[in-house]
Amino acid sequence: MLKSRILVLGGCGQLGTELVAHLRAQYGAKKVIVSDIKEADDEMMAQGPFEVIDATDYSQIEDVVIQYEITEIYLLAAMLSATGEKFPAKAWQLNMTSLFNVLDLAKDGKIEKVFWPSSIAVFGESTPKNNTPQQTVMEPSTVYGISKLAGERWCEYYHRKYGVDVRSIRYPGLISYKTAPGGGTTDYAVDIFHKALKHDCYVSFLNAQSELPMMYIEDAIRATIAIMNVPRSQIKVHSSYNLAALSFTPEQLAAEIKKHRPDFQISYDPDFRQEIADSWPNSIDDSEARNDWGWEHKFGIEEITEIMLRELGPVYAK
Ligand code: VAH
Repeated sequence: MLKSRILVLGGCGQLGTELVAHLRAQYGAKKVIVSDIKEADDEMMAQGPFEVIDATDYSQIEDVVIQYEITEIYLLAAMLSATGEKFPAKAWQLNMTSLFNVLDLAKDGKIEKVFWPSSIAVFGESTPKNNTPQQTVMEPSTVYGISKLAGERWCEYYHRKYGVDVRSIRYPGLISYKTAPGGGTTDYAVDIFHKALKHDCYVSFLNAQSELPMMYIEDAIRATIAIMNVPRSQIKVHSSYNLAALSFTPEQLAAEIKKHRPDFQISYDPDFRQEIADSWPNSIDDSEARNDWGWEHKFGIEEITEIMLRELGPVYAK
């Protein structure tokens, strides 16, 4: 671990922003190079080495790998589900080309280890909805999900064929307060807190009963660092591990917010993202992750709601 020098591609996104902070705390700022398609805000730029990299450009990544003697890459650059449906060709090109670039760097021995995020979006309408198992029917209907399923197959291929050490997690919807809601279908569960604090009301783009697997960002970060730090022999799944914490519906989340803000009102106006959410599981069986590398979640809906309202409160108190 001490010799690790890490490059985070897509380091300014929801996961990257918080993962970088934890990696820099663990390895030291100078050992963690952050990159994204454009410069970060002043705060991030001041915290340690930053490089502008287009993750679809192999030579841009390779140059930084050589310059900083990088040993591990976390590839977090991707276009998420909802945005990907608006720009399908770009989503496929970004999500796949960036993955091949990083896997090829590992295949050619230029880096030692790769982390690549998959998603519950790899599951589709025909997948068993409850306690979705690690191996099951997978017929994703979004470009994002198709790219993640294809990416999982390529990760397993590069591991089996070339011995690449690539580790991957199928993230549920992630909830955090440090970055604005992105182009994800699950991002209603972030936006609702901003709107509750600003207007005490929220119009949900998913219907009241849309149950989806979710996770607080701190759990997701801990899982990411855990899977990258266990001995290689403990990694038995070389496509991507199911990972779970909790599941809830917009109605249930609104009820939890009302415990803190009794006047909060939610209404429902489903849009194109309803069809995406309907194709995803209600809950996930992550027993392989729990058995193979000791995963266990810590944050439930009460803690998440309390943290989100507490940390975002000052932003809207002005
Ligand atoms: C999305 N937040 O909504 C992402 C995630 C499980 C969903 O992959 O697209």
